[in-house]
Formats: sequence, C-alpha cells, structure tokens
Amino acid sequence: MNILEDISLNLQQGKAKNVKELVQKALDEGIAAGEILEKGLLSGMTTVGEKFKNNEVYVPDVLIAARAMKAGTEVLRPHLVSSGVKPIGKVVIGTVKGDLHDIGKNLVKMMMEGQGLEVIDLGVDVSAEKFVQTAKETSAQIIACSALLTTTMGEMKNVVETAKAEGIRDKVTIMVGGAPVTDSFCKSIGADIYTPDAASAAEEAAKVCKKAG
Ligand code: B1M
Repeated sequence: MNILEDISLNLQQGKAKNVKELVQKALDEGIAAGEILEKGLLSGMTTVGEKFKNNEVYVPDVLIAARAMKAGTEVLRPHLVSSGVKPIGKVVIGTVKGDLHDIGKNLVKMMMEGQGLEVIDLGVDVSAEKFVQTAKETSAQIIACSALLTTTMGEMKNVVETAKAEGIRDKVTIMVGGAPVTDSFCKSIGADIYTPDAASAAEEAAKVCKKAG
C-alpha cells in the first residue's frame, strides 16, 4: 500500500494521530500538498460518504473520520496558504443556516487564503442576515455560501434576497457551492458564481477581486 492509500485508510478508520503523522511523512517525502489532499484525505472521505449512504457506517464513525480529516488538513494548511502577502480582496464565508457540514467550506477558505484573499469565516449554521450584515460591515467583495444538504441549499436564495433588501446586491458577488449545488441551481436563485470544488472557487474569487481592484 502506498502512503496516500494509507492516509485514506487511516482517515476512514478515524485515526487522527496516524493521519497527521502520515500527512507529514508524505510532505517530507516530497509529495505535493494538493496530491495528498486529493488522493489521500478526500479519497478517504469519499469512501466514508459512500459507506454512510449504504448504512455500512453511522454518524459517530463519520464524525471521527471528519476529525481525522481536520487533523490532516491542518498539517497541510501552511503548504496551501501563502502568508505575508497583502490581501487582494475580502470574502465572507460560511455554511448556510441549518447545515453543520464544514469540511468543504474549510477547504474553500484555505484555498482562497492561498490565493491571497482575506477570508472572514462565519462558521456553520449561518443565517442570511449574518452573511449580509458581515459583508456590509467589512465591505467584502464576495459572499461565499456552502451547503451539503438538499434541505438547506434553498437558504442560499435567502442570502441573495437579503443582499437585495439590504441594498448591497450590486456591490457583492455571491458564490455558491457544496455537493448538492449545481450551476443551474446557482442561476435559478440569482447567485453569481457556482464552482464544483475548492480550488476553482478560490480561482474564481481571486478573478473577481482582481477585476474589482
Ligand atoms: Co452528513 N450528509 N449529515 N455529516 N455527510 C452528507 C452530506 C450526505 C450526502 C451523506 C449521504 O447520505 N451519503 C447526506 C446528505 C443527503 C442530502 O441532503 N441529499 C448527509 C446527511 C443526511 C447528514 C445528516 C442529516 C445525518 C443525520 O443526522 N441523520 C446530518 C445533518 C447535520 C446538519 O448539517 N444539520 C449529517 C451530519 C454529518 C456529520 C456531522 C456527522 C459530518 C460533518 C462533519 C463536519 O463537516 N464537520 C457529516 C459528513 C462528514 C458527511 C459526508 C460523509 C462527507 C461530507 C464532506 O465533508 N465531504 C457526506 C457524504 C459525502 O459528501 N460523500 C455527508 C468532503 C468535503 C471536502 O466535500 O463538503 O462536498 P464537500 O466540499 C467539496 C465541494 O462540494 C466543494 O469543495 C469541496 C471539495 O473541493 N465546496 C464548495 C464545498 N463548499 C463550497 C463552496 C463553494 C464552492 C465549492 O463556493 C462558495
């Protein structure tokens, strides 16, 4: 078994300490941070998701796998995030109201920071009012909403509507993403940009800020 498969397996088993050590070992061996993320951590999490869907593992198993994922991404963080550079723009990010999934959102945040953006992280279960109020107060160029549940993705429409009601719709770009979200959903709710993954979200956000600034 290669080290990336080993990371994936240990993540599936929720062995946070092993995951942390293996990620560091992989970095020391010269494997790129992006490859460790994709082929080790994300691959393990995808398997956990499939097993969860098939009732082969349950919520507590998913939680400990998520904890191992976090431990691994923390080791990768310095390799994905550039430091000491003047931010090119400001993003308010969060997982929408009613939704507690934050692994994807945290990755988007990390990648955006890597693109030189300042990211204000509101965490999970964030109301439309909170997204808009914070964007208003901080003059952020972008609101980035993540949702993992089909039952919560509709909350993104409230973000768009609240931004209109608060008079900032023309000043802020609203980005949406998360497993159930699609480009056609993005268009149907009047949001601006849908991206399928964290890296493309960060690239698009950087483009928006470079254009504005
Ligand atoms: Co939940 N969960 N979960 N869960 N969970 C899913 C999402 C589910 C698909 C599992 C399944 O049935 N196969 C399912 C949703 C079904 C649906 O809505 N159709 C589900 C369910 C049902 C639930 C509960 C209702 C279970 C229950 O209690 N019975 C419950 C809901 C709680 C709540 O939120 N209110 C629940 C709870 C949990 C845990 C707490 C146990 C845990 C979350 C821990 C945490 O996040 N801290 C959890 C997990 C881990 C998952 C799975 C297994 C993995 C999600 C994940 O982190 N993936 C997930 C199954 C799956 O996705 N395969 C599942 C890795 C992550 C990197 O991917 O977040 O998609 P993702 O992010 C991607 C892209 O989507 C994108 O970038 C990332 C990759 O580059 N992206 C963006 C994300 N946000 C973006 C924003 C952007 C752009 C791109 O622009 C702004």
